[in-house]
Amino acid sequence: MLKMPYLLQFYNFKEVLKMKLKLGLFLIGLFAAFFTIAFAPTHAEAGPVKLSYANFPPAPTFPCVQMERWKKEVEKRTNGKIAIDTYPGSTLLGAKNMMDGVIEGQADIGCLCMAYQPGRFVITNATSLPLGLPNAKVGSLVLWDIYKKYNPKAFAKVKVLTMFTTAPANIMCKKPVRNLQDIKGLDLRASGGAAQILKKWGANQVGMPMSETPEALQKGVVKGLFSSLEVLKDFKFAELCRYATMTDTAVYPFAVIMNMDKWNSLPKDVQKVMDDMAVEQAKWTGTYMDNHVNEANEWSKKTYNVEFIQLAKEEKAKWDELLEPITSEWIKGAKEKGFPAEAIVEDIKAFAKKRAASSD
Ligand code: DTR
Repeated sequence: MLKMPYLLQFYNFKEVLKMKLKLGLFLIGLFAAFFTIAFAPTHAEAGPVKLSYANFPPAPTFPCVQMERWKKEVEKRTNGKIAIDTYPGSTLLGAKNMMDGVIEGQADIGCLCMAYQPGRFVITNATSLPLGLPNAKVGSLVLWDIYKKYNPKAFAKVKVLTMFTTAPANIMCKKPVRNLQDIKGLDLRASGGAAQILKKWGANQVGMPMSETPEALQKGVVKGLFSSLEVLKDFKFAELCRYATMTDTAVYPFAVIMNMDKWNSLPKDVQKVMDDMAVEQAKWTGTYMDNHVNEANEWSKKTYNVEFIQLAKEEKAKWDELLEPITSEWIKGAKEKGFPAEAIVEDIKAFAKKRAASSD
């Protein structure tokens, strides 16, 4: 009887110890949870801001090459504050819903070919008139100059990050085109301003974005296309189109745009990095394009024996003459819509002279 309370006491002491231990562990757990919660937001703030970047053509093509270069430079110059996920090949947005998709925030950034929507981007698309822009580098810088000077309303809902153009367009075809007779009624693919050019030469112009062209060529819906020549290699069009007729006419203008709310949410130093890159990226892309066209032409000759046809001088004069009304027709139409059309055309010519003469 005497021993019971003692045992009981001993038993209770062990229990109390156990309980204290449990309490201790519980408190440690509580602290751990507290610290995790308390510090979690700090970690999230310190991590990179993620941005999605949509593009419509496949990864090896020039719009995507410039996208990867911009991504790399922005990530480097913002010291890891920004991480960009790129989506080539219309995996996030396609050629035709790029602008609206970015406005709505389906992608943070998008690359679009303005020529695919001639009525929407009237001012900047004037660069695709046959005004003699000599190459992609000059074309890209002139396009940027025009954008900065006119600040078109078409871009009011987005932040423009950069712009650039292709090199001048030429005819790639399954059959040789050596004169106006050869091109008459020929089914050739082109979009936007370049479509007008094909019509004036008498071709049967078929409109579609570049991303739909490989299938159209394969299926024989078109016999060829009108574009800058780097696609001979990047889309392997040289395999089907063994003839290229050198016309060196229109360039196609592109824009890279960002969702406005996303832009406004970025820190000022990040915005500065992107703003400072705008002209540099235009020039980089134009230069890349010009070099890549040369490389693609060499590759096409070597790999598929593609013939590059130079129009005879008198023949070329006839082709050029047919294009003369295009600019005056454009001026008339744009004026009716309220645009300062003559000034835009004059500015393109003046900027082109200045940019072509500059060594930068
Ligand atoms: N020439 C325009 C634009 C263009 C030129 N090369 C590529 C490559 C990928 C997409 C578009 C373009 C065109 O014919 O669509």
